[in-house]
Amino acid sequence: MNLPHLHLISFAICPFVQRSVITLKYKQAPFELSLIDLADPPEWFRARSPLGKVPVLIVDDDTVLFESAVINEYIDAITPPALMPVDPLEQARTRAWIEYLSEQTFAQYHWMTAATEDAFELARHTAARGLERLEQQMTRDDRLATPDFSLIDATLAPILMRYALLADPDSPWEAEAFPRLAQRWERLREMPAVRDSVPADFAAQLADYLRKQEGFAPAHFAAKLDGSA
Ligand SMILES: N[C@@H](CCC(=O)N[C@@H](CS)C(=O)NCC(=O)O)C(=O)O
Repeated sequence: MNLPHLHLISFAICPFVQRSVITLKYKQAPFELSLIDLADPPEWFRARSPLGKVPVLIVDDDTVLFESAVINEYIDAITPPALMPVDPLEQARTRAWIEYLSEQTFAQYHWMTAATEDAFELARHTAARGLERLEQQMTRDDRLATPDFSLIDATLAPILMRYALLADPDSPWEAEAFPRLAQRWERLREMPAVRDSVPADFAAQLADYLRKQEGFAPAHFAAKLDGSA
């Protein structure tokens, strides 16, 4: 495989970056990873990232790609065989569910960082509805849980990894309530591309991040992660 130089700009605990790391690792594409601090991004990052967000993929030290779903499609396209289906309708469907999972990623973030108990409860409810809808869809549509790995899985895995780590009586995630998703996570968590998509001290890094946020949920989860780190 004669690939361009791929340089991924990351923030350590970002689930959107993690999608791209999973895809790069699954495709066994060599890449350089640079971490930035989103609270104080370097000037070169501000200059090159149109939205000021990670991930950014710099290709051959020149072209800047942004938006994780777009970056993943590019990685997939240059490392055959492609994960993206060939049929235009299936492609559109894949993109639609990836967008759905972006919403679920934000729903999870709002739950993890809710400042008050009321906001936490509201966020839990919203995130639970999102998971329920996904579970229903997986039950009636086998294509969402193909035996193989898909670009949808690269987007789902960071969400399920965080729910697994933050297991809690007040979590929207319950393995018994979402058997299809739970089964999918059992498969995904064993995959080297998923397992190695975060550093070994990921729980401690997530706890550090949450400790710096203030309010009800961050304090609760930072203490919980500290106990398990
Ligand atoms: N739609 C974007 C979302 C990326 C995103 O929100 N990244 C967060 C970190 S996890 C970020 O860079 N936030 C900085 C900001 O919003 O200023 C994608 O899929 O790449």
